[in-house]
Amino acid sequence: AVPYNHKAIEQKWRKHWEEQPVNVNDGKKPKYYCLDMFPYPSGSGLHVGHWRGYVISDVWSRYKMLNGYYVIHPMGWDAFGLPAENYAIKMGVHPKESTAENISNIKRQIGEIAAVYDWDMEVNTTDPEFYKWTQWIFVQMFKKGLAYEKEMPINWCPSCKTGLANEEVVNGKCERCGADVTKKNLRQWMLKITEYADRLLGDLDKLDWPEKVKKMQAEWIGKSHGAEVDFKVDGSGETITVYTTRPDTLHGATFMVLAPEHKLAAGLATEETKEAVEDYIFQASLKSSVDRLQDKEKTGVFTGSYAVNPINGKKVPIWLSDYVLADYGTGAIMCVPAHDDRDFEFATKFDIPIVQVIAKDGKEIENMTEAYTDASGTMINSGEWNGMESSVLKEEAPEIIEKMGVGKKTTNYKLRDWVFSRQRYWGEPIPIVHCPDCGAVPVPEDQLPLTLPEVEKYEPTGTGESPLADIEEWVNTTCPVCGKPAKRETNTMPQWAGSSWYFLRYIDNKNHEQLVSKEKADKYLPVDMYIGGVEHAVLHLLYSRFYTKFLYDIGVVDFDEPFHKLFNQGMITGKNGIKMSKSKGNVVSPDDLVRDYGCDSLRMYELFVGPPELDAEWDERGIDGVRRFLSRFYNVVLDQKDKDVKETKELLKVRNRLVYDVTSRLNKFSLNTVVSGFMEYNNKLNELAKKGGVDKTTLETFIVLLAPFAPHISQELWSELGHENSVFDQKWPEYDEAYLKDDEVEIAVQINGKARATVTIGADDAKDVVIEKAKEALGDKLNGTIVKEIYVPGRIVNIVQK
Ligand code: ANZ
Ligand code: ZN
Repeated sequence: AVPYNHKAIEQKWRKHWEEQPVNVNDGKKPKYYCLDMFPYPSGSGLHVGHWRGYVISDVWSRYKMLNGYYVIHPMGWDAFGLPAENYAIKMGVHPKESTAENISNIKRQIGEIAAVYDWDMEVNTTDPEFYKWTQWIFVQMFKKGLAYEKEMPINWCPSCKTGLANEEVVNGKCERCGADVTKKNLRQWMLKITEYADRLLGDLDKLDWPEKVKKMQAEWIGKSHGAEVDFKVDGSGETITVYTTRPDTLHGATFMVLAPEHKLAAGLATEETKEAVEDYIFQASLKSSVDRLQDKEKTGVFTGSYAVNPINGKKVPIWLSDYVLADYGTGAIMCVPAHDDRDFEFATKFDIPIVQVIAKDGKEIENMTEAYTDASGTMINSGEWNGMESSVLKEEAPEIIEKMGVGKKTTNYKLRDWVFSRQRYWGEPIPIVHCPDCGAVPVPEDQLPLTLPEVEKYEPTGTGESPLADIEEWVNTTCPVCGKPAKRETNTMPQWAGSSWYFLRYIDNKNHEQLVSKEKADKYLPVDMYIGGVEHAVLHLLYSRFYTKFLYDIGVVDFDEPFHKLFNQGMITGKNGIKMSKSKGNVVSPDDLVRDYGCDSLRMYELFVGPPELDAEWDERGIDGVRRFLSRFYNVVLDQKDKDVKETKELLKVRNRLVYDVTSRLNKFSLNTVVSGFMEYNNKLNELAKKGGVDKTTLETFIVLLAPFAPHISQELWSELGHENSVFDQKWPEYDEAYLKDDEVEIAVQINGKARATVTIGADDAKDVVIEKAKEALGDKLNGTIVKEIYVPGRIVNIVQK
């Protein structure tokens, strides 16, 4: 056997491809845009988990190339933001320097994957030529009233010392650093993503995305239908409006709860309750909204005031509790303990009456032990509504209430406007000037980019002010409108700003006049396939959709969804499913594996570890098996290439089935079974080689199919077969259905267990067809009464006769 020298082969073709790229735009081929979620250039470099996504997207890109597409497959850097800044602070270097260094290291590592990235398209979100357009988009949003300032309590990470968007708070903790998130009252820049809520929800239907991700977005947007109902406060002129999705249960509302932040909350207190109410309001202000929802035990305080249930005139006590959120609905709810879990728990704890208004089978439950939450059953204890079906009433009640003049029909969204400012240094400066006379004025477009000033000190101040606020010569400026002294906005944008639109810039990354030219946008956009981790299901993917819709509305692009198809790869974990991370010390670096086994082996092993959409544990021992497969394949090709073997039916069958299996598995994105399939067919190839040899077309077919997975060895063998051209200039092989069918087999036909004839059948023939043929073959040997017909598929027919 010839030793398979991966190093020599990979070096040789890597160099060759640098001079002659394989993916060229001849202007005639249709385009296919295959996009990776671009990486943060973190200090720890790439591990084998990062490789997985890049290998998947590269295999897919090369597959599309072989199907005749010009593939747009770019790469860039999401280099602003907290991780980069925190790393820089830790290392004591300026983020600009550490970022540049990390980028060059990761770029070298990505080079090892041998992916067909077009580096002419590279973008970097921290490059002023790039963020000029990030700022430009902000200015356009400002002009359309979609970017606005607001003083409000926001999520605050005390460790990262910055405000966070709702999407960045996961189970009450900072999405970045894991610290408990608190609240802070700050002036914020907000983006009015809520104005796009309906389109963001409705257009999910257009997308070829995993259902799971679509569902997560739909739930995050959280559209619900219901009614706002007005409750008069007893003995005062005030009205409290509640939002309810279950107006059918109005007769069962035995108390009300207001969020502690509700504007009437403090005012409802009486002499006796004043102290307790104020204390409760203060305690609640210290908790984050997520914490509040997750608290096991309900807490609350009675205000001392009552409201009047508008449907039956009954007085109900008004409580404050932090399970009601200030910024959802109206921040106040009517409580129906018999039919809502949280209200039931609260009423039980504080001994508030529970009145059942929906009965499953017409009967009232004696002692309720839990809420009956289904909207199905008959209305009881509900005056004129008694006897109605609750599911019907649920739909009709909003209008009934509206006609009664005590409320109105409404819809609500969970989605909140996007908190868009960060009190940190390493981000795009928000291009706004604050003028005492003109207010907030955008930096004129011809003055963009507004570059981030060089500073000595960039650590967060923790005061809620960005470090930029300390740089007087930068902060002090003049108003673009009136020319009077004015101050620059000192907050920066969140990391998501650049990643919300970067995919539009790749294809026109040197355009100084426009974000992207109309001509190029028409030709190359939108993205056909987007590959990345599922952790971005809501954040990045929702923000990108919002940005794209906005850019569509202002005429920059003519599509309103950025990513046609989405694939989420699973994570590669260390032993026992533990996430790979430097701090856990279980990071497997690809560098040594490339050196010892070769890029092709590592590429295939990354796919072999399991279904690409699932998490997989990394077990290094397996890569050896993949390399052995490549080595055996290499040898069988070299051994057979000059033998001039004639193609036989058996060879044709193997070849066509190979094409069918690889193609259909690839189309289903079942990349791990493609790799295991290659291994099985390689065994067959070796058997056939020993028998009568393997013809050249079969060898060539195998090589072309293997090329997207193991490009170097495939190209090497392709040229060994005498081809001067590139294996990637070939056409993806096709298969002939006729060869997929199974053959005919000869089987024995028995009567009462004794062989009496033989018959030739199709191996796939159905039982009745086989029995029919068997009887024909037996002829007049069959002369009794048939009591049983047995068929052991592909083997034997036995007819039992008396
Ligand atoms: C009465 C009622 C009776 C309710 C019942 C539910 C069941 P979704 O579907 O999530 O929109 N709610 C309204 N505003 C709230 C707030 N700011 N904080 C916490 N809860 C709030 O939920 C709407 C329901 O959640 C509303 O309908 C309200 O309780 C509660 F048998 O009103 B419901
Ligand atoms: Zn001014």
